[in-house]
Formats: sequence, C-alpha cells, structure tokens
Amino acid sequence: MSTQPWHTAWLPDDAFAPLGRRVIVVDASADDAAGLAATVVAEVRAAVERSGGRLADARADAGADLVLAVDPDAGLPPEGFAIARQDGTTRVTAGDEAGLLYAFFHVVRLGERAFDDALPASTHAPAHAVRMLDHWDNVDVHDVMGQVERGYAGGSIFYAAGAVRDDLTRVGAYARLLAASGVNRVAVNNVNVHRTEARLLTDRLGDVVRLADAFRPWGVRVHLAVSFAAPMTLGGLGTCDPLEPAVADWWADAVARVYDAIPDFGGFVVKADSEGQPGPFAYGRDHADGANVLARALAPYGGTVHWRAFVYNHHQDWRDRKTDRARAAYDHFTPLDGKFDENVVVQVKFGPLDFQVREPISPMLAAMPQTHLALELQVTQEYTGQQKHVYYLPEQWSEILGWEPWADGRTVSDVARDVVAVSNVGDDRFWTGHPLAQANLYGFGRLAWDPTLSPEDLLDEWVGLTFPGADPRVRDVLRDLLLGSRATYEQYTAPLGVCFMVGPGHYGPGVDFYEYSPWGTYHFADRDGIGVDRTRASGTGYSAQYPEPWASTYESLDTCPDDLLLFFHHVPYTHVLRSGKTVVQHVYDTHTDGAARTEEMARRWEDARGLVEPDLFDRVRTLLAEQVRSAGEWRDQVRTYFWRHSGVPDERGGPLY
Ligand code: GCW
Repeated sequence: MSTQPWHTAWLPDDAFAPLGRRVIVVDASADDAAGLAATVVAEVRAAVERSGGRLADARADAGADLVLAVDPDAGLPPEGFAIARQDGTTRVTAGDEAGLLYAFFHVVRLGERAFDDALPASTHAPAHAVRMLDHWDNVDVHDVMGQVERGYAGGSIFYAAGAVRDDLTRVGAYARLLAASGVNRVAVNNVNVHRTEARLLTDRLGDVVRLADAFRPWGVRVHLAVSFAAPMTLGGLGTCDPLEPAVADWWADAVARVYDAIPDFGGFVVKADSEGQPGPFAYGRDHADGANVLARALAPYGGTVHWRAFVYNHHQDWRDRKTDRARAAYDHFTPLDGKFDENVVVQVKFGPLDFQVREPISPMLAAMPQTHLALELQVTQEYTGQQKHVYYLPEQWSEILGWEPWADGRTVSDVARDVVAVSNVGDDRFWTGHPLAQANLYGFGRLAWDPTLSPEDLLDEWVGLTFPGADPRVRDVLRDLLLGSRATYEQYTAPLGVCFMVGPGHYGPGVDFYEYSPWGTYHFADRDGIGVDRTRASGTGYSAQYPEPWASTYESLDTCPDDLLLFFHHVPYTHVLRSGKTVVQHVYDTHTDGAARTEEMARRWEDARGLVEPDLFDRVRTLLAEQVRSAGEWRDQVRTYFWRHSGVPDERGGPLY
C-alpha cells in the first residue's frame, strides 16, 4: 500500500504485481546520462520486492521471464522499443534510455498479457516527439485567478503561498505518472506571466532547477513561460523591441544562465500580444520577429520556443458586426509562414475560439506548411464542466487529431509536430478534483504518443491500471459513465456549435453573459433566429480560411454539419436541420435528454458502491449530484431562452418558464 496522502491514480502498487512476480533482467548501458535506466532498475527492484519476484544479474539472463535491454544499434527511433516473447522470455529492446522507461510502463500496462506466449511481437515509438503539459500555475496566489489559473483541483503541486514548495516528493510522483502515460515535457508556470513568476527566469531560477531535478528521473524536461517584456521588467532596459540588439543580448545572457543551471532545459512558452500580455506589436514588429529573438538565444543549446497563436482583440465592441474573433489567429499568423526560425513552434489552440465543447478545428493548422506547429488541447476542464462534470476528453481529442483538413488522409496529427495540453492537476488528493478526470490526463499522454488509440481502449487501459483486480462491474460502470459523456455535456450546454453560453468563471449557463462583452464571443440571438454568419457570401468570411472541401462544406447551409450549424450560420429557429428537426425543437430535445442522462449516470454510479475505495466513491457521487443540478439549470435556462425568443412551443411539451 502506498503511504502517501495522495491517490495512486494509474500507478497503484497492485498494477505492478504481474511484473513483480517475475524474474527480471535490466540490461542498460553504462551511459545513463539522464538516469533513466537507474529509474527503471529502481522501479523493477521495488516491484519484485513487493510481489516476490527477483531482479537477476544482466550477465545471466537465461531463464528470465522479462529482459529489458537498451541497444543503441537496434535501429529503433528515439524513445522507441520492440517487444517480443520467445522461449518463455519476454524480451524488450529499447533504442535509448527513454525507450527503456516507456517500455517498462508498456509492460506494466500489459500486465499478465506481457508473459503470455501468445504475445505478438510489436514495435512502438511516439507519433510526436514533444508531448507536453502546460501548467497555468502561479507562484503567487493571483487576486482573480488564484494559485492555478483555470485550475479545478486545489492548489499547485509546485508552488504554495509565493514560493516553490520545500518538499517536491509529490512532483516526483506526478512525473512518474506522466512517464507512465507518455508525457515528456512540462511547462511549469502560467502563460500569463505575472511579476513573481517572471523572475523564475532570473533570480528565481533556483526554483526551476529544483523542479527540473524532480522531473528529470522520469524523462520529463522542463520549460518556462516567459514574459516578452522581461528585458524591461527584469533587465531594466528601456525597450523589449525584438530588433534591438541590446534586447537580443539580454535574452542571450538570460538563456546562457538558464542552461548553465539546467543543461537539459526545454525552452520557452510565450503568450504575446494576447489578453494583455506584452508582445512585438508595441514596436510595430510581427510575431516572427518576436519569436525569433528568443529562438536565437535558445538555438545554441537546442532549446525551443513554443509561441502561442492565441492572438485576438479582447477589447472588441459588441456593436461591431464585422470583426470576428474566430478569424484572428489565422489572419495574424499565416502571412508569417516560413519566417519563423527552425526552433520556433507556433502553438495553436485546436479551435479558433477557446477550447469549446464544439467548434470547428482551427484552419490555421492547414495553412502553415513552412512552420512547425503544436496542437494545443486543454485537459483542465475550463469550458467542459470544471472537473465537476464527467467529460471524457479523449473522445473529443481523437476526433481532433484524426480530422483531415484536406479530406485526403492527412490528419491534424500529421501536420502538428508537437502536442501540448493545459494540465488539470492540483494538490487535491485525487490530483484532478474529479477522480474520473484522471482518465483525461492519462488519455492525453497516451494519445500524444499514439493518436490512433481508440478512446474505448484507452479507457479500458486506464481502468485496468487504476482499479487492478476490481470486480468487472467497475469497468462496466465506468464505461457507461465516461463513454458518450462528451455528447451528453454537449446536449445540455451550448447547442449546435454556437459556443460561449457560459456564466461567470466559465461554469454553468449564461446564455447572454458574453453577448455584450468585449471578448468577441457572440451568438446574435434575436426574435427571428440565432447563430453567427461566418460565410464568405454574407458573413465574416471565416469559412474561406479552410481548404476545400471544408470551405464549401461549411459555407453552404445544405452541407454544413448540424453540430456546427450555428458556428457558421445565422438561421431562423424553425430552420430544419439535416436531422429533420427544427433548430428550436432540437434544442428542446437535446437539453431535456442530456439532463435526464446525467440523472441516469448518477444512478448508475450507485452500482459501484462497495467496489471501489469509499472516498473515491463518495467524491464521484457528490460530484455527480452537482452535475445533475447544473445540467438541470442549463436545461431550464437554455430551453426557456429559446422559447422566449422564438415563441415556438415544445412539441414534446416539457416545462418552459
Ligand atoms: O481559455 C482562456 C482562459 C484564460 C487563459 C487563456 C489562454 C491563461 O480563460 O484563463 O489564460 O485562455 O489560453 O491564454
């Protein structure tokens, strides 16, 4: 049993038992620079000590049940490994130490199957070399955003009350969970870089060193979010103009000091000219100028700049019907294609707005062939129920990763070099607030490694690791709760891709909450209809940012998919969807059905009572009650809004207020 106060997530001791009962050899080279082979040896030793197996000498591997070896000449890709079973031995060969670590966790995932003579031979390597989590953790508690911006799982595991934590044991445990899911990079501070956090780059660098030390044994390299204005705010220069030589020199010096302290430092994450963060626009420079000055400082050390494309006007006047926030990233960035240095990665949110339940996939991903791109996802459930609602994100992510911008077989996963997501972890006992949101964190790492994994299989994997040896009914209940949960949430919240009907803090219904705001997120409902005309013919022209066939598909009312209809078109409430229902009846029905489904989910969870740890059971039960309450609120407000605006009664006769 674990003696730590935090939940074991997908690495409880029992998950290691099949391996721990065996005779195991670890045959790694002496050149274990990052200490990853040592990590594997320590893991194997602990597992065999718990379960009665044995760590055998590498020179005598005959008769071992499992041999884990590194062979740099095996012709395997970085981090890759091959596994095969022969003559009663499961033999795993990795091309490097990182591959050894991932191979070890692969064997843990396989459990008893790893020792079955029928185990098929297979080779594994990550689809994406950079699989990164961005933490929006603040060092100082922020007045409005708290310790973790958009964090729904308590405080930060890195920082407490203005400083990095003294005891980083939990960070090590987190790094271990990440390694077991495939994540290999972490940005340790919020992209909104406030005063104290900016200093992580300079006089607080020691804090980053300590974090990097905690992550390193697990193959996770650390990145830092930096402020574009650092040469001024930290360096005392009068400018941060990226073309000013003194600015470039300042960055070069700062970076040299970072690598002196952290030789395997990953690089910078930058939010510039976005929601109040400083950027190159102040000097009439573009984002390539801005990104490249940082990139040139990092290049000698192999570091990378992840430069975010989340640039839009957040002081929009709602009376202005021409400006379309959805267009902004594409309009700002695509003219710069080819101008970014080799070690710049432009990091693009998956949709043109902001991590909504349903928005089209960013057309920018298809429009920058000469630029390295990162796809940015959000594990933290800012707009997807804030870890109070069950929302199994891999269902949405595999749709995004597999989307074909040209409908010709090339996918988003093919065009995005890196895959990044905002973490959902905090110092909550269950790590993620909602215990079932652990499946999202796990699923992110796994999908970044292999985007073709099915959400169903991933769920089974996660259940198998998290609840080893549990009654098979646990898996059935969890499948019932998680699979389809994205569709359920979509049913009772903003309909048909209209987005942003959220209330304060982005939780709960607020149909008009953003309608007259400066944020550029409107639905334009009136007595006749609803939706945003983003067509080329009569609207903002956003649809033309897509390549064919999507530009035409979205442009036409006849071909636009129902679930994105209100994202692309303003239509009457009585417009008939491709499903055959009117818009308004669709809204009535989906909201009634979605909220009813949450009640079924809460009832279904009762079947897990006594089959999982009591505190986990209770936490989920309490949160499901909140989900039911909240879904009912959504249902009643959205249905009533459509009723009051359209005057059309509900054919099914449900309550309207
Ligand atoms: O989703 C929005 C959030 C902000 C966040 C911003 C971003 C870190 O509401 O809290 O700021 O996006 O991605 O930069």
